[in-house]
Amino acid sequence: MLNIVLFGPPGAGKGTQSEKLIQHYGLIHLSTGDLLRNEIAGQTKLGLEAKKLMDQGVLVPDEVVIGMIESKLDANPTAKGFIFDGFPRTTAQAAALDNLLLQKNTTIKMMLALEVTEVELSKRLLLRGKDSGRPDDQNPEVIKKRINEYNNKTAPVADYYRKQNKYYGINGIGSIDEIFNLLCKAIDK
Ligand code: B4P
Repeated sequence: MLNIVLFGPPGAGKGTQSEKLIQHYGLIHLSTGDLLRNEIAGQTKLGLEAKKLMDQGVLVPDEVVIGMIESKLDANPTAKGFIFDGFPRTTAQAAALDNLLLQKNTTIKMMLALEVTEVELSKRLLLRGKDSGRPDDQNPEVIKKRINEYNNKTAPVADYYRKQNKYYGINGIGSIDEIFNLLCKAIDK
């Protein structure tokens, strides 16, 4: 199985590149951000709780996102592999993912980390906020909070994969196709 963690700060291009990678490699896209937004759209109890946190730019509790990932893995037993987009976002999530994959006799092949400056991230998110309808993309203070959450809680996840020799840094500034080519080169190496 080809299991890839696509990593990077908010607005790094994870969602954008995931769409291209799943087409190219025939993988399943698991985005915790999208799964949570689906729960919000369905006005479920989980969605209503998650919305309060997401609108403030803070992370949703680990057990909530781990549970969502577990049910998606169980629902796709014949998958060729998965792109994990926006997950894991804490080291506890990373350890839980390793355990879930171990139970299925598989593992993460690599973490591809999109590297983008904070100035560029804010620019991209505010631009998307103009027509995405996403409340978390419209307020510079919330964007700053999301980037702080990333620096404090998510950036350490890179070390988790560095220790396993699975970390690959990718320049996330450039055209979408240029970045996609860099990602493919790293995967195909
Ligand atoms: P996500 O949905 O994961 O939000 P994101 O990080 O903003 O998305 P992404 O990084 O994929 O955006 P993209 O670059 O594609 O999470 C939202 C919230 O959900 C979190 O704040 C948190 O509260 C919660 N959450 C999600 N997962 C969680 C977890 N595991 N644990 C706890 N909480 C969790 O796109 C950004 C913009 O840049 C787009 O407009 C795109 O068009 C543009 N862009 C992309 N590539 C570009 C390029 N090369 N050049 C210029 N623009 C580009």
